[in-house]
Amino acid sequence: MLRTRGNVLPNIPVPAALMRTVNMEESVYNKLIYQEDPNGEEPSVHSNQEKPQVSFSMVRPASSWTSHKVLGITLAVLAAVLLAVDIGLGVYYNNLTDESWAVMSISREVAALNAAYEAASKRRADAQMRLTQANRQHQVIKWQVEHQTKRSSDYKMQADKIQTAITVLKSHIPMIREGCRHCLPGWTLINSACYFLSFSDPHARSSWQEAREFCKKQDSDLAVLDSAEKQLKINQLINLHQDPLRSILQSGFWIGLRDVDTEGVWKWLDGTRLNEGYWNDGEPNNAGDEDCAATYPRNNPFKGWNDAPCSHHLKWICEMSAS
Ligand code: MMA
Ligand code: CA
Repeated sequence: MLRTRGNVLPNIPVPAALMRTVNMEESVYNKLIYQEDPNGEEPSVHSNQEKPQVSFSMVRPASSWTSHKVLGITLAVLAAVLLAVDIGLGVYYNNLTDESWAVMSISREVAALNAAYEAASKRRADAQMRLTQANRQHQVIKWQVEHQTKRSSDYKMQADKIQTAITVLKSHIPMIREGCRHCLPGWTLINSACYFLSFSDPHARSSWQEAREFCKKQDSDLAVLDSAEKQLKINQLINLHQDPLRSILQSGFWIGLRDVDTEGVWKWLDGTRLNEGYWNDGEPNNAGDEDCAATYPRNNPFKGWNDAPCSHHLKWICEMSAS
């Protein structure tokens, strides 16, 4: 079948055989055209006389063209609409895609945040647990410290008590030692020495020399009161046995101290010079001629001594070592 690009082709001489064929085809074509004609009108455009002149012009009826045009325009409009819809759908899909991405991104962030929150919660719980444990340990250590402090305080109190007990026990040592020593009947033990004071005969009094001889007969000698402790204890004894009826002049006790060699130079029996004396106020005054020392009962034990004439008759004190 011949096809043309234009609507009207130039007339070309055609051989008879071909013409017959063309006519046949023309009739077929016309028949087809007529059949397509809705009005069903008999063909009037081309008569049989005009048929030898073949025209390839495919001129279609005006109504058909218009309908095709309308159809084309409609199709074009439809295509445009479809294109617009497509574009719209594309844009919508794009937007949907963007939103979907945003949603996915947010979901991922939410998931990450949830995971971080859970991890942080777990760390917080762990830290809370460690804190609780640390607090518990702190309580235990605090209790231990308090307990140790109390124990330390108790130990200190015990140590103080023990120290006091030791001091008391130590103070008993001399007493225990004294207990092991003993003196003859009628003699008094003072600081590891035995003393005899002539109390038994209230009227017995002698000169310093006679008194010394008495002592020597007893394997002793007149007392050497060369310490404050001895002076104190002897003073206590003579105060206890003091006869209130006896005058102070006669209430003295000879001791082993003299300044018979050199006036004012007082010496004990063994020749040792007096270091510290327990003289009464104003003594020794060597009133007359007083070379022998005696101790008297006094309220102040360290003001008991007086120098008196050696020939005076007084009581006396003997001293010997404890056995
Ligand atoms: C007084 C006092 C002494 C003196 C004697 C003599 C009792 O004391 O005068 O100094 O030695 O008497 O007995
Ligand atoms: Ca005197």
